[in-house]
Amino acid sequence: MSSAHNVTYKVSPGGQLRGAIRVPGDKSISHRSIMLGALAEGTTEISGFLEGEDSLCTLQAFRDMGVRIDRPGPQRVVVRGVGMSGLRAPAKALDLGNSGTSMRLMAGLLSGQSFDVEMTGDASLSRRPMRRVTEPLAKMGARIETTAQGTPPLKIIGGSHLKGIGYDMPVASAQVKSALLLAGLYAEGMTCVTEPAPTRDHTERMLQGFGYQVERRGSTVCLRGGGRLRATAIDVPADISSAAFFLVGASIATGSELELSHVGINPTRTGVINILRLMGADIRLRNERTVGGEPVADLVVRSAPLRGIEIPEDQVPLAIDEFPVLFIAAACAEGTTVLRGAEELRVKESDRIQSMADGLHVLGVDAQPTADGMIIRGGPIGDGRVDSKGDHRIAMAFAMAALRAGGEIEITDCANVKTSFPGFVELVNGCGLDLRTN
Ligand code: SPQ
Repeated sequence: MSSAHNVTYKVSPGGQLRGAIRVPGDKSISHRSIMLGALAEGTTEISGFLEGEDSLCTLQAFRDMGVRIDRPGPQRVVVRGVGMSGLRAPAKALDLGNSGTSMRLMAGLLSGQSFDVEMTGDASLSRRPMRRVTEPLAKMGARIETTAQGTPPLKIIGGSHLKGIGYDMPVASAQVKSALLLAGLYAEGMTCVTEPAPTRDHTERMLQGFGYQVERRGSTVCLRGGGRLRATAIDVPADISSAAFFLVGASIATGSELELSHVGINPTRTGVINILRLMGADIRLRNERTVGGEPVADLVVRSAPLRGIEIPEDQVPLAIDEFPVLFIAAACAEGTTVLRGAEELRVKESDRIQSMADGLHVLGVDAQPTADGMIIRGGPIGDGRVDSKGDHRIAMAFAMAALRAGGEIEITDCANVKTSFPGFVELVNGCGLDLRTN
């Protein structure tokens, strides 16, 4: 489903961001709502669902496995659950487009089925490492084939007898943790995953929302296989990873004031707020509440002078998807910002350290990529043509840079913004950016 034709953004320099907006639904939660809704007994009604290409790939994959999924209105999805053993073999390979979350989580979930299944993706997903999930799943008894390089397509042989394991994750990854927990639903005994640092815990929270017992002891999360999921209603909060572009944009553009409503502020996702505040940003939380087991708030951001910082390493997994736009904040800050411990950025939809360094260099910013991060000296932002490398977060980050640029910024290969943020162009133009597409 990934976007075949190319899109170029042309963004005029300057401007401010003002108004009150709601960004689309959380991508991580949207994926999980389809997966657990499909395996549940009963009907799961989802509101606030992200109608982005990634979560729609997950939705289509479960339709292909015989689950009835209706879309009765904007951002609304109704999943008629088939129970833990009700999925059917798809007629063809499941195409997961650009979506790493779909492929890695489904590798776990599909390891427990009785049928064979193949999963494919676009050029970017076909380069991403899968051994991080296939190796521990094999320890549980799953049979999964990858290419010789450990990349997609993945071929899963059905009918395996899975056994629970205790697994110490070498990388802090919510996708690995979630893949093992989803396989663990089908495994004999307990599956326990220990994380080296906290990662987003939407899978654990949502499993509990579906009535499944999940235990957390310190950095270890465990569940026992063989249980059932009970359908529930899910209200997906606005995605903090999408809100992040506006948090940075409004912070760097003098005179900005923006309210972002109903944003998920799960503490495993709020690194971007913590880091921006350390840099001097003016971000306030209003009306904090809990919606369906997830904390939510309205965020108010006003422009403020930013200063360079050493980003605390414990914040890295909590802000992992926000570094492209945080690099823009660093480029606008007074002084030097140093990021370390973020080598994971090199294996996302693009190598996000290199993609950002290349674009920042085009714009005349002093950015030094390192093996596991970046050193950025704040200063003026110039103009020019940057390549987003087909990575949605790189494209949106450079769009925000235009707010402080000396001239027009042209950004190529932006079609994949639709994977996570449908309506980005209209929303950002409505707040005060001048962004045209070809
Ligand atoms: O789905 P995909 O392509 O992996 O998406 C990204 C993103 O930027 O949108 C990463 F490139 O988000 C991941 C995130 O980085 C979504 C995710 C999840 O929903 O569990 C977890 C993170 O990945 P990881 O590898 O740290 O587990």
